[in-house]
Amino acid sequence: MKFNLHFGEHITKAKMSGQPIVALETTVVTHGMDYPHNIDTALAMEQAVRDAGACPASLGIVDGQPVIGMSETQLRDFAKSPRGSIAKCSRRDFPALMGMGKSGSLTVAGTMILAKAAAIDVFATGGIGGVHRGHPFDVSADLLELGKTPVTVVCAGAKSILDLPLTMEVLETQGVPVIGFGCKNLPAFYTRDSGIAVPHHVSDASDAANILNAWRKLSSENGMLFTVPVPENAALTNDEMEKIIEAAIAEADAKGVHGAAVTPFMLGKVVELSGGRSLKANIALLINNAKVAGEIAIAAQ
Ligand code: PSU
Ligand code: MN
Repeated sequence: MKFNLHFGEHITKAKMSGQPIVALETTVVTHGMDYPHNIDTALAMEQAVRDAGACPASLGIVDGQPVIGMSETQLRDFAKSPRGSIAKCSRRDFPALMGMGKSGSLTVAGTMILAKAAAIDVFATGGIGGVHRGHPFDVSADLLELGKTPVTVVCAGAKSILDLPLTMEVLETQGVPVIGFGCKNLPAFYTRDSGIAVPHHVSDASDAANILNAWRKLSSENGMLFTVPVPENAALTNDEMEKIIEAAIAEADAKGVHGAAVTPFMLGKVVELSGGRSLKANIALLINNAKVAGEIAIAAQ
C-alpha cells in the first residue's frame, strides 16, 4: 500500500538527525482502555521511548489522513472519543476510512503497515492478536501481517484469551522469528509464562540489537517479534487468569460476539472480572515494552 503520510514535527526532526524512532499503536487508546488511563498510558509510553533516547511515533488515521507521530491533542481526542466512534483500523479498513475522511486507531497490523510506509522498523505494543480459542478460523490479521511486513514488534506475548499454541503455530508457518526477551517461554500478557517455549531468547537489549541488525541486514520480508514478560510486581498468576478468561469466553460465545468486536469485548470483560488488577498489569507492560523497544532501537544504531 502507498500512502500520502503526514509527519509530526518531532518525527521530521528525528529523521533529519538520524535518531531512532519507535512506532506506537492507537487501538489500545480507543479500544483497549478507558479514559483517562488510555491517554495517561499513551503519554507514559511516549516518555519511556524518549527516556531511552529514541523518538516515539504514535500512529493513527486522523480525518482520513495517515499521521506518523500524532500530537498530544490528537491523542487526547482519540482517548476521549466515545467507544465505537473511532474505528479500529486493520489492513482491510484503510480504503474505507481514508475514502470517507474518517478517523481510525491502528491495530498491530495497521501500525505495521504505516510504520513500514514511514520507514520505521521498530514498534512497541501491549499484546498481539492471535487465534481465538474455540474459533480456529478467527486468526488475527496481526499474524498474517507479521508474515509479510518487515517491522519488528516488541510485545508482552499474546493474551491467554487466545489459543496460544495455535497462535505460535501460525507464527511459525508465517516465518516470523519469535525472540523471548528475558524469558525462555512465551509470556501471556497479564502473566509472565504461558509454558510454551519460544525458539530463541536474549537476556538484554544489546543481544536483541544484534538480532535486529541481522534481521535488517537480511532485508527480511516479514516481521519479527520480541516478547517481554510483564514486570514482576504487576503480573497476575495463570490460575487466577484462567478462571477469568473462561468466564469471559463463555459470555462472548453466549452473546454471539464475533469478528473485530471479540478482542475489545474480551479486554473489557477481563478488566471487569479481575477487579482492575488486569488494568495495572496492562499499563505496566505497555510502558515497559515502550522502554525496551527504545533501548533496543538505540542499541542497534
Ligand atoms: N490484544 C491486547 N490488547 C489490545 C489488542 C490486542 O491485549 O489492545 C488490540 C491490538 O491493537 C491488536 C488488535 O492488534 O487488538 C487485534 O484485534 P483482532 O483480534 O480483532 O485482530
Ligand atoms: Mn479477529
